[in-house]
Amino acid sequence: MAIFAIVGATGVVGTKMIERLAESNLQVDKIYMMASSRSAGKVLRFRGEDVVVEELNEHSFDKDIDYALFSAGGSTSLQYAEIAEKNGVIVIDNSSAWRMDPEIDLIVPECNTPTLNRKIIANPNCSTIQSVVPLKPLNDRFGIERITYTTYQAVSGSGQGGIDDLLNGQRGEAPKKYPHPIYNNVLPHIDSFLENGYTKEEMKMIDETKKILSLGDDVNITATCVRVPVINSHAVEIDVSFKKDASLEEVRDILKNAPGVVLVDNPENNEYPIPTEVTGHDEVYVGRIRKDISRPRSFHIWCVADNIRKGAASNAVQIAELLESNR
Ligand code: A2P
Ligand code: 11C
Repeated sequence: MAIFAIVGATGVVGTKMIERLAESNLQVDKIYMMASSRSAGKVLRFRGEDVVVEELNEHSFDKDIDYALFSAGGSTSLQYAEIAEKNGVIVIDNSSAWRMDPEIDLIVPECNTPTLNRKIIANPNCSTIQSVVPLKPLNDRFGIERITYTTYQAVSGSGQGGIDDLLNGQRGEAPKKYPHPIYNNVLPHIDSFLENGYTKEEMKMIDETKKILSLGDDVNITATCVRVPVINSHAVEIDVSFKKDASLEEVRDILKNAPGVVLVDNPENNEYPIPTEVTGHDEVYVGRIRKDISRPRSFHIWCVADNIRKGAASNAVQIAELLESNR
């Protein structure tokens, strides 16, 4: 029995949070939908009932609310998450605002458990979530020495504006969200560029992986993040080296049995994970598992997941499910 609020209820992720929460076994006694003044009064549906969208303000959490799932951008989270926390609400925040705060848990339920040291829990970046799910059991067994990530990220990761740029670009319209057309293109640019030459998205993958898997400073991680003209589901090529010897059979076997992972790896029949088949699922799909012939103890893992479900909304709801199951 719990009362929920969805902050950013009208957005791409917020809409999926509502859908995923409705699909869950959680008992939801009441749900509040919150968004900006632009959406106030709009009617959304939850489990067959109409719910009127409220404008988010500093009094939104004066009410009795157990969980607030935020997906309304970093500045909204910075402004309102602590107000909710002070009112006793558990905030599950999908933005990057709180993720690297040492006091804040950064949670993927297949990998780590909330301490509830603070009542704000951060939901990681989508490409990080799908990467750590298969890496967790491999790290437990063989110890990760280094990782090179290369991503192929769908436009839904940029919200409705990204989807519009791809669809409108197909009709010859100029992009609004991206600096270049995404239709018929690939852009080695996700989020802003930093002084070290990496993008923020690349540094999120590096820093968040280390925090979630509790990897030490001796573990080297690098990433290149690329936007591709795909509507939904991110792909990540994970090139990982282990500290201990590992055989291809052992790696495959661990992934086959890993929680939240589906192994699709029959290249002889053209079977490997692809975005169009993974969209709509909560699991992380892996395939093309092979030994890296250029270095010892190293493997390639092709990893595809629905970035709006597991990469955002589903992971947030799974955190609530985990907390509720421990209540
Ligand atoms: P709104 O639809 O009223 O603008 P997306 O990432 O798909 O663009 O969605 C962003 C979500 O965050 C939307 O629900 C949007 O509401 C919400 N949002 C953006 N800015 C604010 C704000 N200042 N206060 C509350 N909600 C906001
Ligand atoms: C993208 N990964 O695909 C981003 C979206 O830090 O949660 C999510 C950004 C974040 O553009």
